[in-house]
Amino acid sequence: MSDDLQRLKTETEASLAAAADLRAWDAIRIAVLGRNGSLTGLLRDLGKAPPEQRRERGAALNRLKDALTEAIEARRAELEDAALDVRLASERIDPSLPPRPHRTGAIHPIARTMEEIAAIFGAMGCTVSEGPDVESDWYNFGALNIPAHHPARADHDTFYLPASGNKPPPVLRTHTSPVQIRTMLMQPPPIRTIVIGRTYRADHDATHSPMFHQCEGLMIDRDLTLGHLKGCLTDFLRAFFAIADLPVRFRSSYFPFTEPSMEVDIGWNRRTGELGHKDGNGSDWLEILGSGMVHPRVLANCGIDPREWQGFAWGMGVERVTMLKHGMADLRPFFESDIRWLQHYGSAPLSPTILHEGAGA
Ligand code: 2NL
Repeated sequence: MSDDLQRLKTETEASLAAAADLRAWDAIRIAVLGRNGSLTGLLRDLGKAPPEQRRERGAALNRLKDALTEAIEARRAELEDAALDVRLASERIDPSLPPRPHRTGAIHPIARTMEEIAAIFGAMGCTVSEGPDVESDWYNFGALNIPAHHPARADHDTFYLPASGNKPPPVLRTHTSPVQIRTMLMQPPPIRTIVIGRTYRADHDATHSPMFHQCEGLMIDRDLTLGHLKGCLTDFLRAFFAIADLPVRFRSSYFPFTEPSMEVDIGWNRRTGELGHKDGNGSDWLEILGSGMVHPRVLANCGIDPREWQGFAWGMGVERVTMLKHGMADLRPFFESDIRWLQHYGSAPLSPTILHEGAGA
């Protein structure tokens, strides 16, 4: 092999050995075998050599080209192996490390209470009814035996919407009762239904929010009595608070839409805040529900003959029973969306609704 070819071979082999990565390797490949590469140049110049040298130099150039091509490919394989080794070392997984903590969402306590109430009354054969938040004056008040200028209207701190024509203005429903009115108008008795939803009153402090949730129930049949009301609500309260012997007291009261009407109290300890009557010291009653036999005029307003059908209804605040069940002091955090509060008071998304065995059937 002539000196110049020998030198090209030695130099190329040396720079291949020195190439630290595939980028340096590729530069060498192009410098030798590329279109303007040194070996390519020598092959091109072959035609200018004297004819008597051409055969021998041509053969030597071809051998050199084969040798260098092989050396270049071999070095590429080495560099690729090395690069893979580096990646395998740096990306190695250590399965003994503890998992990174990851936060799951939580069910809001209000949503949780609504699920639990629906589960308890569902087991008693109730459907869940829904209706609009914006209601007519008639569905929210009139049909419920609360005429204009009735003193009960003053208690409701109603949000009024712009009126159209000379009709009374629509309202944001102040209770869920208009949904039961709609239910009675839509389906014939017997009726067993509950309504759980948003309600609105212009009132805001530690125990009142302008938007809050109510739950009401309505049972209509031919022969329902005050006895059924008492049994149904006693079972519900004992299931909901998961206290089998929770003391329950019915106390005479007044609502325009029921007659007779009863407030329902449960036993608790004023000193400790605990529910139930454990000892005499601090034990007291706490008002939790309003209820009564549906007023005959309300049935008639909904096209139900009060001489043939009667029933009972009840209502309660969802925030209030949630606060009681979980020992919460303030209602405002329910609506502040503080992620730490939600993580603390929220429940696991797939945890089953826990009900006391006294629930329903
Ligand atoms: C309370 C009291 C109550 C009702 C709601 C009702 C609904 C219809 C007919 C008759 Cl359609 N009554 N609902 C009855 C008694 C009491 O709620 O203190 N709520 C928070």
